[in-house]
Amino acid sequence: MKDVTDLHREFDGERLPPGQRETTAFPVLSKGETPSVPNDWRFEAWGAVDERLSLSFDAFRELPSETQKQDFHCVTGWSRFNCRFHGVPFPAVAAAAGVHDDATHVVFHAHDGYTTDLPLEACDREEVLFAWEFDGDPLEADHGGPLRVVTPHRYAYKGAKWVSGVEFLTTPERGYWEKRGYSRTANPWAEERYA
Ligand SMILES: Nc1nc2c(c(=O)[nH]1)N[C@H]1C(S)=C(S)[C@@H](COP(=O)(O)O)O[C@H]1N2
Ligand SMILES: [Mo]
Repeated sequence: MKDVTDLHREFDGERLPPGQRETTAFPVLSKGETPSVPNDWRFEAWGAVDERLSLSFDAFRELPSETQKQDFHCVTGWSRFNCRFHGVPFPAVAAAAGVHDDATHVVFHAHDGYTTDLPLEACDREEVLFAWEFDGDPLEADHGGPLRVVTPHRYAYKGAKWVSGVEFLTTPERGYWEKRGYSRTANPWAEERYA
């Protein structure tokens, strides 16, 4: 298993980012109710790509995947260490879609209407996972099952639960919390909570 719990070093920080407290629980934080996800669920990638990607859950899980040990930092102040997620790293999804050279930003879309944006270079990283397992079990619905994104190098609102797809953009757009005053870059070691 790949251990990425030392990635704080890249950001010149302690393992516990400033202003965070560690919890051993795994709280559920959602803007609303847990949505029901359609039976004919497909994962899509579109925008500045060679060809729109549309994959069934089985086909998605055939992309190269791995297990990682990661930390999880919520912007409201809690951090959970040693989360074991299994999924497909972002670069493998980008490669499957054939992302255009002029793409600079992404927006993740989710089944509860949630969106979140990041610069492409900030999410084209191995530890950004499209995950369907947590601690060896299928991801629970409240935590974003069947599929969610995790972003251990960013506050966790960058990781869309119930992700339905990813849009590649040539100009930036704001996601749900980003429109409401939260940081677009969200680096926990720089305490980028609000914009
Ligand atoms: N689709 C969707 N994804 C989301 C959210 C949400 O409300 N909807 N909340 C975000 C926030 S603020 C956090 S901290 C994490 C919480 O994940 P958890 O509920 O598994 O702890 O999911 C993020 N992803
Ligand atoms: Mo959060």
